[in-house]
Amino acid sequence: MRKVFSAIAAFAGVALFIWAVASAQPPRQNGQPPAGKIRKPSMTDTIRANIYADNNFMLWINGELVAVDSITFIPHNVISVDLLPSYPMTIAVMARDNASPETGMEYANTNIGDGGFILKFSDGTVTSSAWKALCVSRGPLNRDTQNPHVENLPIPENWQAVNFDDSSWKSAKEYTEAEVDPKQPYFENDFVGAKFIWTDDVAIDNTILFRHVVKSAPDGKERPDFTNINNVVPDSPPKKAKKR
Ligand SMILES: [Ca+2]
Ligand SMILES: [Ca+2]
Repeated sequence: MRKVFSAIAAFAGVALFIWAVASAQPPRQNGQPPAGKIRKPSMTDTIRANIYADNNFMLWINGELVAVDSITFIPHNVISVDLLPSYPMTIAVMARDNASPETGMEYANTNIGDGGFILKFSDGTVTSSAWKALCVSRGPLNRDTQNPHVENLPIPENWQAVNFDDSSWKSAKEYTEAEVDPKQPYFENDFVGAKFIWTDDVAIDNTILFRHVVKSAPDGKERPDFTNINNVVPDSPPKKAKKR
């Protein structure tokens, strides 16, 4: 009988030991830190954004300004930046055709000019008519270049914010490559699958606000969310010197 009790005690001891070990170290899944912890992001966690605007743009992601076109007029350029994505991802863009605020024209008021905007992220996010668009500056009205007038609408407050209500905005209009006639840098970058977008009149509409929400990564890849990285202690923090 004593042997039986000893065997039960030994079994209980082993079980208790296994339970204690398991409790002290939550199981890791797929090599990720346990829940409540987060590793530090690396460049492999980022995605690449390619953006081309005729003529310039500003880009906000989840309410944060992340890219500004460095050439406001010509030559037409592509801006490529690294983004640390988190989903849902609210993209807000102000795109501007080069146009005098007084006349809506360019080249010393001799040309109406036209716009165009295209964007592709390496997670598969692309511009399309699924984006929302609002024209806030247009001219010359009625294409009257002799007596030019510009119409400016107030820019909605907090229009770049995640929680901004864009339900009253129209869908962006898609344009073909031939219609926008992009210059060489466009062809040297990956825009496959993306569409040029603008509002209804690519010539008269000069300043456009775009918004789009990417609910989850279009390529289906699971990516950690590092949004809160500055408010948590990362996994394996630096060791502190022991007090004696
Ligand atoms: Ca530019
Ligand atoms: Ca232009």
